[in-house]
Amino acid sequence: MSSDLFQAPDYYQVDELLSEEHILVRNATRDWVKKEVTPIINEYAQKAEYPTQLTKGLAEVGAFGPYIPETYGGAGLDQISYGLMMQEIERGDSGIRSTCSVQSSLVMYPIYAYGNEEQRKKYLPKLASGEWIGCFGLTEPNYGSNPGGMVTHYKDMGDHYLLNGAKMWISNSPMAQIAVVWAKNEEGRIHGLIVERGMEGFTTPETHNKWSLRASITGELVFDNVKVPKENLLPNKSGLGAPLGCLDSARYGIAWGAIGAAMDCYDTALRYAKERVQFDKPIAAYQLQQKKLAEMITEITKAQLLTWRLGTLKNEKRATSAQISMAKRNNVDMALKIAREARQILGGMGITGDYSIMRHMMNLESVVTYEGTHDIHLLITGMDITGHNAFK
Ligand code: TGC
Ligand code: FAD
Repeated sequence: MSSDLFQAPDYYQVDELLSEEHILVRNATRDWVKKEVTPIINEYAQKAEYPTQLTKGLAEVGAFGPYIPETYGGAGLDQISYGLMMQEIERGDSGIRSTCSVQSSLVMYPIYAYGNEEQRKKYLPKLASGEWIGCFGLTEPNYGSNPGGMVTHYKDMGDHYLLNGAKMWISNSPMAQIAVVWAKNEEGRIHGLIVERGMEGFTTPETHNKWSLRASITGELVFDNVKVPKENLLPNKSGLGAPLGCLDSARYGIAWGAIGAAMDCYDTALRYAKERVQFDKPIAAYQLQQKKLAEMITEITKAQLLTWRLGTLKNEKRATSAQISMAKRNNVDMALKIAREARQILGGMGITGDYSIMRHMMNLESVVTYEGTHDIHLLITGMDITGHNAFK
């Protein structure tokens, strides 16, 4: 058990840009994280286990499908509320925010946006309530940054599809009841299929030995002649743009989430620097430590304004994929740099699980890689501003 003294920095009064509903949602999530996540998260990260007892509470705060309409069990909130929720949950732990990103943006969103009414009614309420956990299979052993090259494929067998292939690095796969899987048909066109646990030939081996996202479970998806019912194909969108559309929503949530991790590192380091005395003065009184802290709050403030504006554009359905890439890249990089500096401010104490900083730092090494690496997002911005594709 550890006490949670977190105080959120708001150097530019960004709260004044938020509505009453945004603040209510943000504070309710913040309180829940203090009560339920902080006291247990170090223990679960140390033993590399997902705290399953959090699933019900995550559903209750509305973190599974925050922007999915209430008719399907979602919370029916706007994009800024969704972002603030991710910020608060990642303030607790990136792995727990991962679970919410996957459930909301990578499983519920494609079923809602690309599925038919029967699929929405069958799956969304169970996912919103946390009764079912979902996962999203895009990455393959030989196709990470380049998912368009995927080899997982299915054949039309008349009364069902026959699915073969494998996905790796799949968050939540070992505990998921369903997987939204991206695979090519006989013409090489990418489609989404809902694969359910228990289908013959479908297995989800766990990935061990991670130094990062230890409170989030990761695994593979293996399809060995899996018979998928035809009604499990998502009918309303195909092509690589379909999974990439889901990523836009998840990357947007990560841009907010990273601010939460950065805030927690900054707040912890600031408190520690004011209390820790060396050479007869608190270390906060030394210029070198002030430089670190002043740069941290500057970067957090810039990131807060970036995401608030992006959220406003997203609410108006005007945010572009490239704008989302810029925010994901900037904010995760910012959080990772802050975690590294904050850890140094704590000296030796910074490497222990008594403080959250080292856990955030290790988590952020995954966050900077998944949902498009730091370099891939730079190339997306480069292509957007120059018109030249430097990926290939
Ligand atoms: P490209 O030819 O550029 O595009 C193919 C089609 O897709 C469209 N498109 C998008 N649509 C929606 N949203 C986006 N962000 C889109 N980006 C591109 C594009 O218009 C085109 O449509 P059409 O109709 O013309 O066919 O594709 P490319 O093969 O050159 O690749 C582009 C690239 C490299 C940017 C893309 O492949 C990419 O983003 N790669 C990164 C892969 C990635 O992010 N993987 C994430 C896996 S999931 C994950 O990490 C979950 S972590 C979960 C957690 O725990 O939180
Ligand atoms: P690679 O694509 O092999 O990249 C290696 C390096 O090469 C990177 O630095 C990259 O930036 C660079 N590179 C690649 N292409 C270029 C280029 N054209 N120009 C310049 N540099 C380039 N995937 C899912 O589908 N679902 C999930 O739920 C999921 N969860 C994950 C959870 C964790 C903990 C992790 C670590 C990953 C997860 N992923 C998931 C996979 C993740 O999206 C991929 O790891 C990521 O997209 C990068 O792919 P890769 O690891 O194969 O790296």
